[in-house]
Amino acid sequence: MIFDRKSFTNDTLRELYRALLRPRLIEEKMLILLRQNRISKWFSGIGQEAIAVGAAMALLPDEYILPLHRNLGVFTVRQCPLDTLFAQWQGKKTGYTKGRDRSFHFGTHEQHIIGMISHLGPQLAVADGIALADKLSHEKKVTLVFSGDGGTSEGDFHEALNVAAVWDLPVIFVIENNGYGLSTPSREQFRCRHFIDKGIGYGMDAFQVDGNNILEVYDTISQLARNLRQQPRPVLVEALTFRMRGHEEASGVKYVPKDLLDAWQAKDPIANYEKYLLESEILSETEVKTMREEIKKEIEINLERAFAMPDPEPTNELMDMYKPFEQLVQEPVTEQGRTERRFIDAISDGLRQSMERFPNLVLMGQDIADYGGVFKITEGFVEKFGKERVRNTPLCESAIVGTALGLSIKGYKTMVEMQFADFVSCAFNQIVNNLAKSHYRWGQHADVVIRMPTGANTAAGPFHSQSNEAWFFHTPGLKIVYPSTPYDAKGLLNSALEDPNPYLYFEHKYLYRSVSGMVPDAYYTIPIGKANIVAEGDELTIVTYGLCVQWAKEIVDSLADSHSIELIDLRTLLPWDKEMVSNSVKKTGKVLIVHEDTLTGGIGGEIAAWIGENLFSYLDAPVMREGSLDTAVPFAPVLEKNFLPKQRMIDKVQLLLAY
Ligand SMILES: Cc1ncc(C[n+]2csc(CCOP(=O)(O)OP(=O)(O)O)c2C)c(N)n1
Repeated sequence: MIFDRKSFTNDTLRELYRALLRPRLIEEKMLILLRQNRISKWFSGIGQEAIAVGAAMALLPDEYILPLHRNLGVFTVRQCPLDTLFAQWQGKKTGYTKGRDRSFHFGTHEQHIIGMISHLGPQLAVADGIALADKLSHEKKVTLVFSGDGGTSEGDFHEALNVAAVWDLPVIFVIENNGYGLSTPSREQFRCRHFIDKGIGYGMDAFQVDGNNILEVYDTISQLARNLRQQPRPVLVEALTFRMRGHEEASGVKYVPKDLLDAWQAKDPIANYEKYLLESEILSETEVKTMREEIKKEIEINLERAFAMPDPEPTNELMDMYKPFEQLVQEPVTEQGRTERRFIDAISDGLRQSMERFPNLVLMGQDIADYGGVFKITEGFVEKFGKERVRNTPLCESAIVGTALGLSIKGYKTMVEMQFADFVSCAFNQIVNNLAKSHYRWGQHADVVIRMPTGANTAAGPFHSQSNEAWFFHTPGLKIVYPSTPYDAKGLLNSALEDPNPYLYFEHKYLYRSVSGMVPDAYYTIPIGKANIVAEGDELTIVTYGLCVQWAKEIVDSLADSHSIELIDLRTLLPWDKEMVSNSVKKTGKVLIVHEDTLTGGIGGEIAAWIGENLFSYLDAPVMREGSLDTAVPFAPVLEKNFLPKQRMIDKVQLLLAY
């Protein structure tokens, strides 16, 4: 291995050696502890240390790095206290996640490290978001993110690189090409010869380095970082290396040919660099020995500390799913004007006022800039707020939601417009695993509102009509609002945008232009988690939301002469208003829960179960539900009408009234 010291000082060369040695010695100790059954799992980076160490040394301390499971060197270079790091691996209360997540799955702002989630690829887009924030606030910084070679097969890799390229984001994408993804060799993982070949496809420069040569890694990334700070754009760095141990310790390396292991053993990044330093008389044998002893001692002391640290106790588990936020509801100012607005215009009005109120609010979505969005909600926004804050995105739902999390990490607020709620399936992982769980895991909130044009009754077929709120209702860490009137549409959007937690804001497309109402001109918010009584009554309670509120109202009005029905519009689905539902059911003794979503597994099931468990003694009839048929949403109007619950609702109401 040839080491080119360029103009690095002896101190720098020695510092790099020490930085390389620390993760190696920590790992060697971990392997002993694993054999002694004192830790449970270990993902080894032995043989790959020069990449993490060289990259971390090349960046400024306040530039974010997003490492993976084999990048211990990033954490040690950034001086994460070893006792906290060990406590993290042991699931202790004092670890970075208070025992809530394992290994390297955490971030720390102090060290400017954002950890991975198990899914590997999602963090690539988070890096985009951090870099975008730096660009928007004119900070001349770079962000560096890792991917394994296997991880490049994920769609997230493609989306994140594409977004970074289109937006000229200063991100260094480092691909650690170590020959295997778990047991799968490269030939079964991808067909490209070199990852640098992909650079041209993304329109970005790409560089290949010997990932086992610390000086080459350090020098290349230092130069790139200097360059990108001045001229923001993404680059791809392919670091050739090899994984010397199993994917994780238990899985071994039986599938790796011995001669391959031997060849790479000869290229060990530490042994070779050490030899070079000794031969060049930059280090002496005694210094090497002393350094090793010092590090080993440091490890032992910190391990003892970590082992003595307390286990976590289950306190605040539910509370910690969300960033604490005390909503200060802003009532509409009555003396100011009100204007008759359509549902769609109320959304637009709220969004515009929130943009004025929060200069750190960024909008992202397909076709939302000059074109104004497919439903025209952001029409005119570019002229008013500029293209930096009203961003057309490439067609990549997952990367954009990941980017939104990256923006949150840097203190921005984001609204993401799904062109249709149906397409959120492409961003599902980012929402349910990244946005929703981040605060609970390591205290990082996701200040993101995802607008979801939803629902059927518009003859738009199975993929432009779905109700998918239940997918998210089941995910702790999210909040869900679903207005049914123009007044609520504006107020709830403002409320969601104020709250630093992640929201899904459902807006029914059929309501866009079919309902109008008086909407205050000034800014106002609506309490989150509070339902609304649309009609008062004492014979039967109907609990519903969205377009079904209109349908239920028609039924209530048509029966007004003979029956007294209470109609509750939930407005917030997560958390839903148990108090209001409870008070109503106690009064009426009968309840029908209705939603446009298909019946099985819909939100109604949960509400019905809760009523059954908590209000059984007040009930005079079985808790009943109505929803759409358990099919996909059909296209032809006659089929769609049959699918939707409107016709069946009246039968259920009659059934309950007569019970
Ligand atoms: C989405 C997803 N699928 C599968 C896995 C299981 N898994 C964890 S690591 C890994 C291999 C990753 O290979 P690579 O990206 O090359 O990184 P390396 O482990 O070689 O460093 C797999 C399949 C996962 N964590 N996430």
